[in-house]
Amino acid sequence: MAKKKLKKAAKAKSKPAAKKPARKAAKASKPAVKKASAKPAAKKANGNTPRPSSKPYGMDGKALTGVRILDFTHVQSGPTCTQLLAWFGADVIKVERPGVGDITRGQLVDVKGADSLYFTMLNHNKRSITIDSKHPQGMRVLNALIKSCDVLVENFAPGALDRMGLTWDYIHKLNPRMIVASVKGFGPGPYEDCKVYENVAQCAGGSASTTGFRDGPPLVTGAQIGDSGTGLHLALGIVSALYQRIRTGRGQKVLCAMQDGVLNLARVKLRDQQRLKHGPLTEYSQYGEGIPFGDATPRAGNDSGGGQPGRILKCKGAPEDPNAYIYFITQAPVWGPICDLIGEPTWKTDPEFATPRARLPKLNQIFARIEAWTMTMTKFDVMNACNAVDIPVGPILSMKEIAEEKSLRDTGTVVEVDHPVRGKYLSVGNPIKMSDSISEVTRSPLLGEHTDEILTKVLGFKANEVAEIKNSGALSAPEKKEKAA
Ligand code: CAO
Repeated sequence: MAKKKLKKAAKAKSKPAAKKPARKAAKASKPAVKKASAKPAAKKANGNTPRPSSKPYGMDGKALTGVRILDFTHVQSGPTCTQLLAWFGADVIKVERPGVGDITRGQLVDVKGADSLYFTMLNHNKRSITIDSKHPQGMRVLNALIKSCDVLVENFAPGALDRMGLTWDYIHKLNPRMIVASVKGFGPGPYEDCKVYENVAQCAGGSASTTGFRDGPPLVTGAQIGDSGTGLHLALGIVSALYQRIRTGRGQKVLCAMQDGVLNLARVKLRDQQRLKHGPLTEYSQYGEGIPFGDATPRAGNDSGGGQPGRILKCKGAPEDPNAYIYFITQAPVWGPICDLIGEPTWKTDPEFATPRARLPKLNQIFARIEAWTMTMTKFDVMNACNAVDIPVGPILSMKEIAEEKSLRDTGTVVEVDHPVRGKYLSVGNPIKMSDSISEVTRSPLLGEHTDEILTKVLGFKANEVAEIKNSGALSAPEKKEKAA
């Protein structure tokens, strides 16, 4: 109950109503976030430090309250970023092409007539306005948005924003405080003009060459490290740029290339690439198997990246149950408890097994013995038995099990959201928990749902101006021409 009240209050606080319409704000040349920070300044205790809020935690707005985002993103990478910013309280205005919107609205459709889960799960807490950016009246609205927003986020193909006329110089002239944040497939260099999707980035960022088994082809991973991973990187760049702007008063460009984002997440594999010069990678299974290394970091199957031998082992029910497996690490400090649990107490002192170095050539034998033990129990029983003696293990949880896991529901990591067209569905909530900026997940917008509200309440257009813009066709899909008989 108290929790509910807390959330309500936080929601009320973060309503964008606190802002004046953009055109008025623009006249007074006070962009959005400056207005928001003007208030706390009044209650400064000394110098630059505001007095600590007297409101209870979670009831004094959110981390990004007062920040307004012009969200020009589509598909996955950009929307991941702006959804995170929205969860932190930013007012995210998603600009979509009239009639179609973000292409994902219609991709992988499961409920006919409803926005796909692909779209809904990446666009929570945002508002949607439809604008044809290539129409002069559309550009009129975009200009007003640029003046009123703090950040423009986009992940168009290279050059597309410039082709719309929205070059950095143009944007910066309209609003010198604007931060322009972009996802691209590649950074400057031979591939900078290429269009890129998730798996392209996983391959070009070094992840695929190091994922899979040594004797099999490269593999991509199910975690969307290229799209969602880069969106996450971009969000950090944006909040850092907002922080720097407090000091400098000016915006800047923020660029995250998907190749760079993937490589950042695969950095331990570049570590191993350099270690190769100094000898074999002894923690890789192929070392124990006597298989020589080549000149590039090899695929390591399920070996642990942290230097402690690890494998995925069968539990009771495998292989019929495709997820009855557990990740088991033979971490050196817990070797004794492992030997006791699996019924091999002599391995604790036997020189053939007692040290990590002695064990390396025998990993297949050791893991086969551990697996004989794990196969007698369910993955959860193995987890309980191991955790009781501080042995870290990881049950392979299916998406079904994750969807049903109560603790994830309790923390808001998995949330049920109601949607006017599709009804209830599950989504992943904000994985970053903050004690004074509490996220609630609200449904994704329908296409153009907030067009009128943004034109009038955010941008301050008068009724006759709204009519003029609308009548021009800049906000609606072109009418389909009747086919000649
Ligand atoms: N009004 C008018 N035109 C619009 C518009 C609007 N509101 N929104 C988009 N457009 C236009 C763009 O201006 C562009 O036109 P031009 O090609 O004439 O300049 C056109 O729509 C297509 O945009 P796009 O090239 O970005 O889209 P695409 O489907 O061809 O490519 C993608 C998609 C993702 C490959 C490309 O955007 C890209 O490489 N983005 C950067 C990397 C990235 O984020 N990839 C992750 C995608 S998720 O897997």
